[in-house]
This record gives sequence, C-alpha cells and structure tokens, in this order.
Amino acid sequence: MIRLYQNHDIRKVRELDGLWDFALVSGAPTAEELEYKYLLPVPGCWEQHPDLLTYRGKGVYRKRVVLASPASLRFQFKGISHSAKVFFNQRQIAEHYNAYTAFEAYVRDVEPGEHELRIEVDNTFGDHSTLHIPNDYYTYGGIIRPVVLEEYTGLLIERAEFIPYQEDEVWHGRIKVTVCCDGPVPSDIRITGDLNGVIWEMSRYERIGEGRLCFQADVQFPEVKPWSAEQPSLYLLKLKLMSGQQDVPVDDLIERVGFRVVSVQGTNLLVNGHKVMLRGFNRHEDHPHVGAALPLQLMLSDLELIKATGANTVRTSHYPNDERFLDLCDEYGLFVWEENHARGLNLQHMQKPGFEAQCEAVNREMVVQHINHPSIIVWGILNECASDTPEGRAMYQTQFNQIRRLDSSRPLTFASNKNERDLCLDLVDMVAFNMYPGWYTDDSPEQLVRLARAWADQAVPGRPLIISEFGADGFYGYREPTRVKGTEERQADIIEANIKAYEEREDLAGMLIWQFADCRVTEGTGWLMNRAGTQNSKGLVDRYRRPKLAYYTVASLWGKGNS
Ligand code: ADA
Repeated sequence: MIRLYQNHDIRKVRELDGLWDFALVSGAPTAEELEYKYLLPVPGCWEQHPDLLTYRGKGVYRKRVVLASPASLRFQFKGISHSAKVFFNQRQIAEHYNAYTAFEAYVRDVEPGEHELRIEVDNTFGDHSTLHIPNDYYTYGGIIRPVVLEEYTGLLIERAEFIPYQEDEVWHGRIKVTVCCDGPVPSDIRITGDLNGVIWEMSRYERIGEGRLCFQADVQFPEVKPWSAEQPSLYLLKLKLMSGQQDVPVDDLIERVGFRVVSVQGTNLLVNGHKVMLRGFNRHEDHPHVGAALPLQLMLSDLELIKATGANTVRTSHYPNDERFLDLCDEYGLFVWEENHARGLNLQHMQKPGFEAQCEAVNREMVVQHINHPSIIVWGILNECASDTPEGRAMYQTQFNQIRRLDSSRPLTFASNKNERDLCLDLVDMVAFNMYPGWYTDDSPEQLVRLARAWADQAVPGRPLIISEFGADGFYGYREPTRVKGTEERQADIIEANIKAYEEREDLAGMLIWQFADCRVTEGTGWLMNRAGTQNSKGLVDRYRRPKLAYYTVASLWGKGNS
C-alpha cells in the first residue's frame, strides 16, 4: 500500500511490492557475475532472512518490469537503507543517500516489453556516510519502504504544496504545483483544482529549471472545517493537468490536506489559536519481526497504543518517517514533531566532508515530501549534536535558514543535551531539552525543569519549552520489590515523577517520553555496552509491544481529563 488514500484517478500507477531477486555483494562484481541466491520481500529489511540477521554490507535487488505500451516512467523509491544506486537496463538512473527519505528517477520514452530494474544497496558505515553511524538504534539494510512505478506521456504533475492560512476567519490555501514537461510547453497548459466543491483554474506558470513549470494560486475555502487533534478533518486536493483545447485531463494528482495554523506566543504553542500541551512519545520505526519496514497493521497498532495512553504527540526520533504513518497521524489526530536524520553527532562527525550536503538533502526531501501533512506541527533537526560549539552553531543556523526558506509555516526546534552550554537556543522558535532526571542524574525533575527554563530564558526570554526526552530503562518482565534501576517498577516511578513535575508547569509546551517501544541498537563496545541485550530498553512497551508497568502508569496520568 502506497498511501492511505488514492493519489491518482488518471495516472497509471503500480506498486512494485512483492518478492525481488537478491544477491549478496562483496568486492565489485560485474552485473553478469551477480548470483541472485535469495528472494526478499519489498518493502522489507534483509535482516528478516535467517542468513542475514546481522548482515551489514552490500546487496543487489532485481525486478523485471513489463510495459504493455510505450511510456515515459517515473520511479518513486520511498526509502532505501542506507544508500542506493539504481539501474534501468544497465544504465544508472539515480543515486541516493539516506534511508529515511524518498527519491525519484525518470526514464523517458521506454519501449514496450520486459526491462530490468536493479538497485545496489549499501548499509555500511564509513566516511562516505555521515548520518548513518553506529548508534542507539539500528539502521537496517534493504528497500524498506514501497517502490512505485508511474507511466506518463511527456507531462506529469510532479508535486503539489498546500499551505493553509486564515484571514478574517476565512480559510485560504496557498497552492504551488510543479509540472514536469519533457518537450516544448504545449499551448493552453493549465491545471484545474477542486477541494470540497471549490473549483479553480491555474494557467499562469513560471519556468523553474529545466523542464519544470510552477503554477501558483491562492484560493478561499469558506466551508471547510479546521483540522485539530480532536477533530482531524481532512480534504482531498484534486489537481488535473489539461493541455490544448481538449477538456480531457492528461494527468492528475490528489493530495490530502487539513486546515490548521501553528504559531508560538510567549511560552505557548498554539494550534488554530488554542494553546496545546504536547504529551507523547519518541518513537523509532523498529520491530523484531520486520525491522524498520513496518506494515500498515503494525503502524496502526503502534498509533492505537500511543493514543490509548491519552498522548497527543509523536516525535519521529531521529529521522523522517514512513509517510503512511504520517497519513495515520493526519487521520487519527496525532501531532507530529518530525526531524531530520541525525543523532548524537559530535563536531568531528559534523566536520566530515559529506555532512553538510547530506543534511541539506535530507532536510529538503523531508520538508518538500511531507509539507502537506497537517499533523506535522514542528520541524526538528540534529538531535543532541554539537550545538555547544561555534562551528556547530553555524551549521544549525544554515539548516534552520534552509528549512525556513522551504516552509515558514511551522515552528522549528532541536533537542539539546547541552544545557547551559548550548549556543543555539536563540535560533529556534521553541527550546527543547533531553533530560533524564532520576535515571542518568539524581536531580529531581522539578529542579531540572526549573533549570531548563532558566537556560532557555537566558538565550531568549519567554519562548515555549519542551522536555523532548525523559525516561528510564525497564526490562520487560523484570519486576522486583527492591524497585532497583532496570525494574519495571522503577521505570514507572521515574516516569511518574517526571510527568507530575511537568504537569505543574504552566510555562511548558510539551513533554515527550523516551521512548514508545524498546528498539534494537548497533552492537558495539564503549557506551553501547550500556545497552543490555543490544537494545535500548526505555520503551513503555517492549519490542513486541507488550506493555510494561510504566505504560499503565502513563495511561492513568494522561488518560481522559487531560487536554
Ligand atoms: C538520548 C538520545 C536517544 C537515546 C536516549 C537514551 O537522549 O536522543 O536517542 O539514546 O538518549 O536512551 O539514553
């Protein structure tokens, strides 16, 4: 399943899911030398196969694609971990770095018949890879999200951006549509739009680079209902591409949008003018059966478990999420803090040659691809990186500027663990600290949150403040009257003390528990040895989603009555 709603009524689209041929690669074999010994599922992680449970390296996926009639093709690769080189009939058509954002490739004027799609996948660590490092989560190998094949004939709506806003109590949408045009621009090229019965036409365009046209409109929608966590009203934005005198569309795109605005006012975060308190979880895309390639069923059961505690927010720590999970958040009314891919990079990591370009690409892809999700109310970057150094500050600043240029409708933040030493707190709309009172430190949460407010105010007084991570290890099934660290009891105690302290603070905009479910981590030495069982055990449910005591504690604290 590509999305939770249909993206096209007209365009010919197929999902290339199913079994693909797979060959392990060592060295640099030629295409003819590859031995496709395996059949692996797409989407899927290769660690699902009993021979490859801990395999880190390279592999090649192959799929035969049959076309009935001549067409130009667009492939969409929703997520390949960590990096991919894509070949169509032996010719390279794309190269991409980063597991958690989508990319596309075009092949023009393809003849009918059978063709070969081959993808070289690599999940190794090294200097070529600055964002994927051995870490407190596991970066799997494989084609972890869907692959989509689209057919078109010279003209295609590439993407559409919809930014809602309100003026004199009437909802508007600022709409930008990018069209890919392979040949000369046809006369009378235009786009018709339809949203909730409001119909409009866009005929003026600007050329934006080779073969790309940009159409823009600002449209009023007097009858729509706003999107909120309580009533997540969604609308289909239906776009049709027309050309020449004909009234028959040549292509179409359907996006799903919601009407809401996000702002900050003093220490408050506002959605549609109402103060919201973010209560929720940090979540990794990870499951023992499927790795990072969660099917819809597991995504939905995660979401149900999260909502059942009374939580209203998910932070996509520490990378952009599968868009089907974001679709679910839109639909079920869960706020999302989405962040780029980075965790715990020090200055040395950040000064590696590829770092800035790799971050630039992930930020751009994240924002451009996910801009229409009403559930995303915050963009975040660079979790716990070198924000306490002048060089780090310059990079945070560049990245925030980049995101603001792409989307100025959402507040920006990052999760800091640098406390009073942080040099970047003035760069954000909302300050966020990861703090573990009761676990890594003996401070009380009351004391630490007071300090956090002071550190934030020292940078810029009176901004919203979020405690973006707090939590404790709790090994599933380890229950003991001693309540020592690691027991389910102690985990529940620590989380309860944190939540109670934060609920008292009027000046707090959010609190996010680390973490929703236990997750696999990279096997290693050094600090990774603190991760018993090669997993981060601070989940409120274990890797199989079995609730620990703390899950019920949180549900009783956040359950009905809190909003
Ligand atoms: C950090 C980090 C998380 C996780 C957590 C922990 O704050 O952001 O990814 O590693 O600590 O469990 O210690």
